[in-house]
Amino acid sequence: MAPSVSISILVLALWVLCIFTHSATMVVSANSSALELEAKALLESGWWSWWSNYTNGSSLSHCAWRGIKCKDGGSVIEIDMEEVYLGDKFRKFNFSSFPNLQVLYLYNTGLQGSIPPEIGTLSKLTSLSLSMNNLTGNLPLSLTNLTQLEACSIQYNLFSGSIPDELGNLKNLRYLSASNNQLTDLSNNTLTGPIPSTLSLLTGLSYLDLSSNEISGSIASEIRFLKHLEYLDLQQNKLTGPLPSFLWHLTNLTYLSLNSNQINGSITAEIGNMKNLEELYLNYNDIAGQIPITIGHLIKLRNLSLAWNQISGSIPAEIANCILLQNLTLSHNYLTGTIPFNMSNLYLLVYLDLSYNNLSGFIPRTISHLTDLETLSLNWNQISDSIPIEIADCRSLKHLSLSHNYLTGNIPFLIGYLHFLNAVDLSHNNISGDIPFELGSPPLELLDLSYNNLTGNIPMFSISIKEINLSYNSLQGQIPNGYLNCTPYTFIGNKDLCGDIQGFRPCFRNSPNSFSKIVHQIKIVVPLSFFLVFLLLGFIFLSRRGDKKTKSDSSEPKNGDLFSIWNYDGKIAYEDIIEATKDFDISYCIGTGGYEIRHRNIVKLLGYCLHNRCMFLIYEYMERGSLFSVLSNNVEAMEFDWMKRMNVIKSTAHALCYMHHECVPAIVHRDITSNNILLNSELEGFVSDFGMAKFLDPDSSNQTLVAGTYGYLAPELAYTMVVTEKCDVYNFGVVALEILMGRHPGELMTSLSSSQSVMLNDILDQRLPPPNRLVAKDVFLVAAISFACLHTKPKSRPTMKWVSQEFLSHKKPVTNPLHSVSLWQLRNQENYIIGESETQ
Ligand SMILES: *[C@@H]1O[C@H](CO)[C@@H](O)[C@H](O)[C@H]1NC(C)=O
Ligand SMILES: *[C@@H]1O[C@H](CO)[C@@H](O)[C@H](O)[C@H]1NC(C)=O
Ligand SMILES: *[C@@H]1O[C@H](CO)[C@@H](O)[C@H](O)[C@H]1NC(C)=O
Ligand SMILES: *[C@@H]1O[C@H](CO)[C@@H](O)[C@H](O)[C@H]1NC(C)=O
Ligand SMILES: *[C@@H]1O[C@H](CO)[C@@H](O)[C@H](O)[C@H]1NC(C)=O
Ligand SMILES: *[C@@H]1O[C@H](CO)[C@@H](O)[C@H](O)[C@H]1NC(C)=O
Ligand SMILES: *[C@@H]1O[C@H](CO)[C@@H](O)[C@H](O)[C@H]1NC(C)=O
Ligand SMILES: *[C@@H]1O[C@H](CO)[C@@H](O)[C@H](O)[C@H]1NC(C)=O
Ligand SMILES: *[C@@H]1O[C@H](CO)[C@@H](O)[C@H](O)[C@H]1NC(C)=O
Ligand SMILES: *[C@@H]1O[C@H](CO)[C@@H](O)[C@H](O)[C@H]1NC(C)=O
Ligand SMILES: *[C@@H]1O[C@H](CO)[C@@H](O)[C@H](O)[C@H]1NC(C)=O
Ligand SMILES: CC(=O)N[C@H]1CO[C@H](CO)[C@@H](O)[C@@H]1O
Repeated sequence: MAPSVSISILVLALWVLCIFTHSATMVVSANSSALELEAKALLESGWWSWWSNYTNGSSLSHCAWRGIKCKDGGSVIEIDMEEVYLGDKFRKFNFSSFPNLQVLYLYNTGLQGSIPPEIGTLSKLTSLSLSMNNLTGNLPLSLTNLTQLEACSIQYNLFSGSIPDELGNLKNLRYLSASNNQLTDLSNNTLTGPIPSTLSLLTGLSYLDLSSNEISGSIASEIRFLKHLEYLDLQQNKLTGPLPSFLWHLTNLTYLSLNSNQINGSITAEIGNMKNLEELYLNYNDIAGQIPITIGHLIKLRNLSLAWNQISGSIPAEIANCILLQNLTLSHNYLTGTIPFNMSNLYLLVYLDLSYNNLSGFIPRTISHLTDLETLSLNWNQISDSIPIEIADCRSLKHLSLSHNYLTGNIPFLIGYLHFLNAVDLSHNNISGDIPFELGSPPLELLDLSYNNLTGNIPMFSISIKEINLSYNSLQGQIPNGYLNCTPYTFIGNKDLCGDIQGFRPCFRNSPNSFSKIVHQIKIVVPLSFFLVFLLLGFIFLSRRGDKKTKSDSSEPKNGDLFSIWNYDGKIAYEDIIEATKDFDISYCIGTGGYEIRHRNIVKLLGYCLHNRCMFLIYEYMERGSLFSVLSNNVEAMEFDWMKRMNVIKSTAHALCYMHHECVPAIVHRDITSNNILLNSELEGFVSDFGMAKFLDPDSSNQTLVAGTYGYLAPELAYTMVVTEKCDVYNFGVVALEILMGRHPGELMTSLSSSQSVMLNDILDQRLPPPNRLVAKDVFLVAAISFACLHTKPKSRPTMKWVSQEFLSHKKPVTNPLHSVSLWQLRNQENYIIGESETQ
């Protein structure tokens, strides 16, 4: 029984196979002449003229031609001529010869004329693209015979007329694009008339793009039947009437654009249904009413643009739920109220435009969370208060527009550290204070600060800023040379500006020159440009100190106080600084050391940090603090023995020699005092605090305001303002004597001539045992050189180079025991030394 069953199965199988093979052969032979017709039609179309010469004798060779795909039997099913120029050869194509064609792709082939009605014979066509051509005329009715059509794109053409009602026949249509919405240099389609009602029959449609046509009327209610729609673009048409709420039931929509129509009405709360919506564009319409709070349900929203409407009310705080938002554009409406502070939840925001509304209140400090924000436009509102310094945390910021508001306060200088900042418009506010020089750092192309209440001088940045407007402020002083190419309109309406610009009075004498010299120097001395930054920072310190410097420092800095170098006198505790900089968090560090002046006896600047409005210079740690503090403490003073004292004096001399004679240009410290010489754990000396240091310009008079510390000032500064290295030499003399004496030489310096009987031994620091014979020679040398350095005539003082060499040379002066050397003798010795130095 079993074998017969299996045999009959085998017979059956063979029979089936036989039938199948036979019918397959029949199909091929039955069509062979149809295939020839296809080949003939392809040849005659002329579309492959460049290819048809090539034939290998097979009747099916056309299947190998470019862009042609045949099915197994050999019949053409796909023609893809993308970007092959066909011009007017559309008509030569014999559509009726391709009964099996499924795909016809003629994108950008230069087609002209109208669509031949014979296209309707392609009854198996599923995909048609005629986009990017110069096709004209109406859409042929026969198109609607293509009932298998799933995707149809005819965008970027010159079609006119209306969309045929029979479109509804295309039951399988899922994708319809009849727009030109991607390129602007091509002519529009001008499909006119209303959206055809038969659209409702295209229930399978998921992509519908009819943008940039002349479609009029209201949004056809038939659209509500297109339940599968995911993409609907009707922008740039002539649609009128209210924004229909049935749109908010097309919950599969991810993209909806109705930009640039004349749609009115309001957005209803039903918009909250649109859980899949990623992009919503309703710009340029007449939409009124408020933004419903249900907007917060659109948690997939990335772009929301409602600009140029008549939307009123406040921005609902619920918008902060749309945490994927990257682009939020609500400009040109009638929005009131404040900027919701929780908008900082929208930490993916790249573009935020709330301009041209009636928003009030202030800019929330939480804006600091928006670290991806590139564009912030709040211009033309009624926002008040100051610009929060936290805006400097928006580190991607490129465009900042806050103009036409009621902003007050200063420009936060920290925005100068936003590396991508490109355009800043703060005009038409009531911002006061100085223009921070930091604004010169970012690659600004536009800076508009006009119509504010800015004071002070114009900083010398911005030579590269393309567009700058500083007009109508209270600026004064010189217009720096870098701005000389600007028009007078850049500066008009200020308090008292001068400069070589038409309409402004020239400035005094040599100031422009010295300015350009400074600029010149910066350019030439590239390695030292860092130092200038350093000086600027130094000046900030200086200004912080106020007049403290002019009184001699009487308060006693803490022992080993790291910050004594800043002359904060311990008022700022170490802990405060640590806290302020979050334990010297790297994010507050705006630079590291590495400046060119390097000497083993100059304190190394490790970095400079910035926090809120404070700047810190971070120096190498000097365990023992300042020379002054060591000398004022009896225990430490005793540990600071003669040998160590001699070494500190010598190191200081070497450091100054380096600054005066090895740096180009020479650097004058101007403030060598016992407070500015720091001691490390080994009680070795280091020069610090370049807060007042100055480049010596060999070509200028080096006139300056008197700066320095009372008790150290060189006497000539009382009657001239000329700064030379010899001022430092004088200071050095004071400090050296101070080290010998253990206290400031004060009265001794004035009473020197009347105290001839005073012995050297008598003035030495009595807390230490008298120097032994070996050190005594050094003490004598130091004392003699100190007195030489204190000469009232700058010219008579030795140079630091000479002093340094003298300390290095091993020849020691022959001396008597110190108790037998009078100061009078030392001063004679001084004359001898000076004589020697002057002849060198
Ligand atoms: C194909 O043949 C025609 C005429 O025979 C000739 O004009 C044309 O240049 C040929 N095309 C190519 C690509 O060889
Ligand atoms: C000849 O045509 C056949 C069928 O299209 C093709 O497979 C074959 O590669 C062609 N021969 C040559 C030499 O091009
Ligand atoms: C197009 O092909 C059909 C056969 O498929 C033929 O009857 C007709 O004449 C052809 N038309 C032209 C213009 O060649
Ligand atoms: C349409 O025609 C114009 C000139 O007639 C031509 O410049 C343009 O390239 C054509 N466009 C396409 C897509 O072929
Ligand atoms: C379209 O189909 C109708 C019948 O459904 C037929 O009468 C008409 O000739 C066809 N048009 C074209 C251009 O094929
Ligand atoms: C598109 O059509 C509109 C309305 O007809 C017209 O204003 C605009 O200039 C056209 N654009 C182009 C590129 O032709
Ligand atoms: C939305 O799309 C999903 C998946 O594509 C589909 O299952 C669902 O039916 C669609 N919803 C509607 C209302 O068509
Ligand atoms: C909306 O516009 C239509 C004309 O397009 C007008 O008839 C209607 O009154 C408008 N509605 C409102 C609320 O403005
Ligand atoms: C954000 O949207 C607005 C309006 O739709 C548009 O003008 C702007 O270019 C968009 N920004 C970005 C970065 O795409
Ligand atoms: C949507 O927003 C993203 C991010 O800003 C942007 O790249 C894209 O161009 C926007 N699209 C439009 C049409 O504005
Ligand atoms: C500008 O600021 C000054 C003080 O710096 C103040 O006296 C003056 O009233 C301010 N001007 C305006 C218009 O606010
Ligand atoms: C319609 C058509 O052209 N039919 C042809 C199919 O092939 C056979 C045999 O080659 C021809 O006789 C038919 O005319």
